[in-house]
Amino acid sequence: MTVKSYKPEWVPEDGGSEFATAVMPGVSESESGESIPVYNKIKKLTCEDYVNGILSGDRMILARAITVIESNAPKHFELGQEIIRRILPYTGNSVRVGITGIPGAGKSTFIEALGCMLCNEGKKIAVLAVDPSSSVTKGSILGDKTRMENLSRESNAFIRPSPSGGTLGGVARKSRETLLLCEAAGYDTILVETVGVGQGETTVRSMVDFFLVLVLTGAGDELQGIKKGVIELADAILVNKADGNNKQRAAVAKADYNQVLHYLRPATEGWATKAYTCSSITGEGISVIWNVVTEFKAKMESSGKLQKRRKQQEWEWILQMAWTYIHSVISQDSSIIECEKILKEQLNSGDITASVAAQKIIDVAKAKWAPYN
Ligand SMILES: Nc1nc2c(ncn2[C@@H]2O[C@H](COP(=O)(O)OP(=O)(O)O)[C@@H](O)[C@H]2O)c(=O)[nH]1
Ligand SMILES: [Mg+2]
Repeated sequence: MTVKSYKPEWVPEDGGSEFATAVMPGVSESESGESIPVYNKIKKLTCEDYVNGILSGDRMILARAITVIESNAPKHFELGQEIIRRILPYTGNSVRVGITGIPGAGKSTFIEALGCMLCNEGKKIAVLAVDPSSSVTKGSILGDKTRMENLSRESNAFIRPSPSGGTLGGVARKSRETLLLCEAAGYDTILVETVGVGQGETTVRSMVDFFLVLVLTGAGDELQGIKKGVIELADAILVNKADGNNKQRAAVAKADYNQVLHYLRPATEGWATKAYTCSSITGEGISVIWNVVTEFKAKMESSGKLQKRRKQQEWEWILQMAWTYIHSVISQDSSIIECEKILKEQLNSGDITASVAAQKIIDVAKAKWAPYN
């Protein structure tokens, strides 16, 4: 007898190994004594179960709720949204910190060192990874998790790798909503790591209070290895790996960054972005950078800027979701697709100019969605 595993319904047809969710049958005995496989489905939870579980800090239920949020099935979308709606009043009570830097900068090692330090202080830490490229590469970078062995052993830490993209808004939506679930579950510190290379920086910047950019001392070109745009988003620059032979160079890099920062507009109004050094291996400088984050939060909270930033982020998020949806409806419309096909042929044969072609698409869209204008 062949025993097959099956994929749960929320895994897309072409879903690969990034969905670690194949279900294997258990075994039961039939009347004739023959072994027959049975699929022991996990007990289905109601929305109520999810909400109560999350609010009581049940990690298993939190993890399952995140799986619902990450699901690409429309019916899970509705359940997920209902869970979010009901836990919303219990969110917002954390400090949200984004951590970026080129691969190998030491983000995961830093998060582990910082996370362990904060757990020792009695804090509850949630670590989320955001990898916008994961839907393309199908790499929901689980490898990173192994780097946080110590942290994952802490009962006060919750680590979640990046969701994969899929439909209905993709990684950004899933990560934001996961952040909210973690807050409702009582995590007071949310650390969001950008993973891989891609547009992760802006996505993460738009969901956190404080944005930390990890940099390295390079071969004399400290200031060129990292995009200027990213430095402009930073609330602090952290020169990592300031240990051993590298300590002196790190101090020099820090001074160089401080000079550059002097001329840049700060990412957060009323806050001066500065550079610091740390070693995630020796732990030196970790508490200093954390004090900076704490000071930032206190200052921004008392001036009302933190609340303002979060509201602004939420508003941008609403617009992004709405427009992404509207764009997908329009671009998938059969009359638009048909029109595009014809125009492409006309363009290839030189019968039409680019501007006229664009106008024709606009006309078709207008005729359908704004017929009275
Ligand atoms: N010497 C030293 N090595 C570090 C430090 N932080 C990270 N590393 C090493 O740098 C490599 C990349 O670290 P990782 O945390 O995976 O980087 P990520 O890609 O940014 O998450 C690993 O081999 C780490 O052991 C540090 O503070 N000092
Ligand atoms: Mg990493």
